Amino acid sequence: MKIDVLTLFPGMFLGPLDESIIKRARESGRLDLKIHNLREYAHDRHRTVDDRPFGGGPGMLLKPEPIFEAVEDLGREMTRVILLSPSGRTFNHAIASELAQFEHLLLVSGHYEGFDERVRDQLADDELSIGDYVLTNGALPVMVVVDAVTRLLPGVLGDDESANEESFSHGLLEYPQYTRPADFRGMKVPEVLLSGNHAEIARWRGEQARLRTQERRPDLL
Ligand code: 9D3
Repeated sequence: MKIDVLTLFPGMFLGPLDESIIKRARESGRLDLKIHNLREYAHDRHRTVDDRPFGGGPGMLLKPEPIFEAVEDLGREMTRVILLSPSGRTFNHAIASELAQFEHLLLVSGHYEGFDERVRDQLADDELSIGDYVLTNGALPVMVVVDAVTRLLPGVLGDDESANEESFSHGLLEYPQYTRPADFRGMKVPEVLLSGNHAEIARWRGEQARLRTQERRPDLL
């Protein structure tokens, strides 16, 4: 998959996507990720990317011209153009799976100012938020989307990680897990997990997952 990112803060992307599984996905060529500075698409002397809203009001808006030029430069026939903004639909695993089917994503990071509506009308295929809290800009949301989508691409997760994915995708929270030692400072691992009775262990885990989900995320049940 190719993912192009348009942002005013390319420096924020140095690091988080250069580690671990995403690093591997990039090195193996399964993810071709490129970060572009929106300011490079502004052609006036001051590289202006924002301006005041018509009709007045606080803040500035991202001007349409640089975003249109960037999308015209980077977009292809099959490109999915996605804005990141607090007004988007809330990103989740189902949306990540949808996005993983496209061959080219162009993610456009918002700013506290917001987009000129013509960008929404003419350019965007979708608009996403990552949740109901206010961030300073859309760079972290872009990274969240890249991460969640990339791990779903074929061959990105190892066999163990993929198997795990399947057994946990029944829509419940994870059951409690323990590793050695069986007694850590007097805190003991539940007896059933040491029993070797696999049917009993599966039953316990299912029950724990349901209880935990009921307690913390009743909306999932
Ligand atoms: C005046 C209303 N504000 C929206 C609550 C303006 C505003 C604040 C912060 C507009 C943009 C931003 C910066 N945030 C994003 O661009 C953003 C975001 C977020 O803040 N929370 C969750 N998901 C996202 S995706 C992009």
